[in-house]
Amino acid sequence: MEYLIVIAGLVAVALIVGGVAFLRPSRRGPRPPVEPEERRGGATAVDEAEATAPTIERAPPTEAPPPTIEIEQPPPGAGRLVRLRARLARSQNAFGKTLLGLLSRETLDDDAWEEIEDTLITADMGTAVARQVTDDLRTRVQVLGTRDAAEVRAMLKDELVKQIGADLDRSLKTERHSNRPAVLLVVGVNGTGKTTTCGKLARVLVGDGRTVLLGAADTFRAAAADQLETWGSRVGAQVVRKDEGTDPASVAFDAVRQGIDTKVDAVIVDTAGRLHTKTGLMDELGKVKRVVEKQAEVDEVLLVLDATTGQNGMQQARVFAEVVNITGVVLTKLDGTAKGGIVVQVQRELGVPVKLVGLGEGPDDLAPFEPDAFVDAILGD
Ligand SMILES: Nc1nc2c(ncn2[C@@H]2O[C@H](COP(=O)(O)OP(=O)(O)OP(=O)(O)O)[C@@H](O)[C@H]2O)c(=O)[nH]1
Ligand SMILES: [Mg+2]
Repeated sequence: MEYLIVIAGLVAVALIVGGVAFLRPSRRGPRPPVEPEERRGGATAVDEAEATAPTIERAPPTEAPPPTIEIEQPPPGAGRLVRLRARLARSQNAFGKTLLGLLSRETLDDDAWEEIEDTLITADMGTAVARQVTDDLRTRVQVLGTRDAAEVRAMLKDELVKQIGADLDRSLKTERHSNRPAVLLVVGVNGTGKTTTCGKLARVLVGDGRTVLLGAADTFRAAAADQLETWGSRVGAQVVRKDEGTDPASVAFDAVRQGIDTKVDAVIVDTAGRLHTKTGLMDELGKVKRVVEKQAEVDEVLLVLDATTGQNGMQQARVFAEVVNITGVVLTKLDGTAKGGIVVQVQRELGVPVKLVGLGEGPDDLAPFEPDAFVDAILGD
């Protein structure tokens, strides 16, 4: 009997040891990236292999394992400007504080009003607008009589929101059409943040539950397509690229073709940075758009402007608008400048709204532009 108990004990120990080894987490290094299609389709070959194969402890591999690419789930677009408000507050704070300080002065003489106008000009609002805002404020202060801090703030906010345009349609056309994806073309001079914006925008759309394809129509440098591919892989977006030196129009065409075939919601086409003064390059951009339009209307042409470049940005905007019909402006690097007034100037100049703002180098530092939240951030609470 004792003999039987010992055997039963040994069997039980063996079963426990075996079970623990089987259930132990894998130490085989990172998993290869899983395509989004596979993710949606339930268990994949990789999943199945992991679920059934017992894990064997191995010596550490001599070669470095391939980098893990986790498919991320970015936050949705709505409310981002409020979340990124601290960035804006930091860069624009001096502007808001100065204006509020001046307006709350004991006596508002001509010098004070001139200072107010200068402050607005320094923020790149444009001289004509600065003058108009100053005149309007002056009238309102006289009518108001008092200069209670809350009232002054409300008046200034109202004036700034009015200049920025609360009623402009800033919606991005990213909705899929019945038989084709939305098509967005991203353009601008070198280094303004086009590729970064394409990547960040893909994240916004994925965060909102859409599928996205990125077209790498910057064929000047292979690195540009690599950069876009990195952004795409993080959120499981397809990327269409071709060899360096390929005609960018053909990449854009193929990207839209593949977007139609794979039924994605939106295709975002990145283009090479080009100086607005180079006619040949601007013609090339016109061609990219025309070629895409052979299969699908371009829903948005987004001009990416670096907010820190001031007047130079305005010059660029004018030329790009002539070549491709700009439908929206993306103002990047607003985290690094106090010149938020450029929003007003660029909209006046182009008659096109600022739709997105870049507020940092982080992957989710792109926000739909909202005048009210923008002015609140500038003026503080
Ligand atoms: N601080 C800050 N940096 C930004 C922002 N947007 C882009 N950048 C940085 O600007 C630099 C250029 O960005 P890219 O996206 O490569 O610019 P690009 O327009 O594609 O450049 P080219 O393709 O060379 O014309 C990168 O270092 C970005 O991280 C922003 O909103 N804020
Ligand atoms: Mg680029």
